[in-house]
Amino acid sequence: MAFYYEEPSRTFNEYLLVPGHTPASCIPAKVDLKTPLVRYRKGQEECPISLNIPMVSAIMAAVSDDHMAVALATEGGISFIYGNQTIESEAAMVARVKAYKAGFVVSDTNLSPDTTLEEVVALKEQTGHSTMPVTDNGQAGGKLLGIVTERDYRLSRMSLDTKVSEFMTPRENLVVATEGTSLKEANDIIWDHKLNSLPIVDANDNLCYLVFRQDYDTHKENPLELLDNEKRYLVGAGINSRDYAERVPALVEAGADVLCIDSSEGYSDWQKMTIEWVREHYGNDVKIGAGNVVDREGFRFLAEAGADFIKVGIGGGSICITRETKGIGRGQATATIEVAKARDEYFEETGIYVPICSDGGIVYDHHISLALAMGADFVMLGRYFARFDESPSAKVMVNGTYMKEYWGEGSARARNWGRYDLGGKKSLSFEEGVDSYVPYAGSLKDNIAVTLLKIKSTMCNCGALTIPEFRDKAKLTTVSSTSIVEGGAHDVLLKDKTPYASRVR
Ligand code: RVP
Repeated sequence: MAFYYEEPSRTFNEYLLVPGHTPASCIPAKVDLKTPLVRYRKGQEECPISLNIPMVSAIMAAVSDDHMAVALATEGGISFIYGNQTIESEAAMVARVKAYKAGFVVSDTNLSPDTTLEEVVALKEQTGHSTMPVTDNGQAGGKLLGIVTERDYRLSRMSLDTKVSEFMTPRENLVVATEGTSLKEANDIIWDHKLNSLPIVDANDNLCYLVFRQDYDTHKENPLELLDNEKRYLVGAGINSRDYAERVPALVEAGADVLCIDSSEGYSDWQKMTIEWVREHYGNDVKIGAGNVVDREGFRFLAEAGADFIKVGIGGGSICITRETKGIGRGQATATIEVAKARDEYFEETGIYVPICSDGGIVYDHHISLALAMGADFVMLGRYFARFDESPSAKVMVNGTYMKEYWGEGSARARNWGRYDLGGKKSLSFEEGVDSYVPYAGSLKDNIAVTLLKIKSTMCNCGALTIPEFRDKAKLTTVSSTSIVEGGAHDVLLKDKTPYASRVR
């Protein structure tokens, strides 16, 4: 007979935290959000890789490319570069993150001399970048021929088919610096010549980087930056359980710090085989996360298979329709609570702590606090990060409002059927995700600062200065549907009619 769970499975929205005593010493500025990323012998050794904030970006084409990875590592988290692309292009993204030097930007908006003004305007709209280098082949790394900024064209006076070569500021009028120039020296040149940006070229005049005026100060002020021993940003990469024998070596060679099997359902032999392959070829030198699971058995299976961290969550993602199409999944809160218990039980038995990641279904910032209180070591977010300038998807105007495109890896648009591996050849398939818009929200830096402040402030309300302390002290209560109404603004006439949820997440 089928097994029935006694209790319904619950979502984050069904819980609240009851505050505890806040000592005077407990203030947000003192909260430390450091958290382990990979398995270790807790109490006996340091965790080999920790995050400085408990947030990672989802393994999705609409979310995690090299730009997102740099922006998030700057703030103390890590991105998992999406795996639904060729091995070469994924490895190239990883390599770009590892080659990135704070303050030195590899331009992703490059023009060729034949690009038209119309295309320049469209690119600016799409990427938000107004400084665009012109190279002979139209790519970063090509020979520098000039630069286009907003000062080089006037839309009211120029025909849209004017070629870039006719209005760019040409190379001979540009101040440039050569490779090897330090950020401090570049910044001095920028100030001495009153520039907004400075191209850095190699000995053959090929474009290497741009240094922007405003970036110098920003890069001096990132105390939580997540760096390796050589001061390069940490970056993760998604893999699948089909082509790992080719993909893993390429990603490791490119410098990936941690891998994660990207699958909608991880309690499977395919994941075990993938982890075993990695252990056989790299021992414990290559770190690999696995998932997703939603119960104790799934966690035990992957922990015993050797996963370095385990992701929790099936069907809770904002763009995910797995529960509707297949009828599998579990409320994200219930799944997180049960898997956290399984992790602690495994630690008691073995002395090995395997961090867990609550993946998907974070709608409000306070859901992150709830996930941490319920035992998650960190959370993975897709929709949250998709809204920012740094996500790879297009920024488009919809009904007068800026939106970013956001689609599921199981949608027809992504066609990432590798995530849904049941072995054998794929002949028939069906969608498990949708294509959508999310409201554009600006820069990652500005948004994450507010989110982190909310989390820290909630932790202080519960008297906690660290995540483990928060977990120990947290008192969670379920809420009735009427108390959810009580929790929002009610029985007043709102001056701003936009629902709170649409204004702030
Ligand atoms: P969210 O943050 O709620 O947008 O959820 C993101 C998560 O949703 C991802 O990390 C992944 O686990 C899941 N996902 C991605 N694509 C799909 C799908 O197409 N069903 N689901």
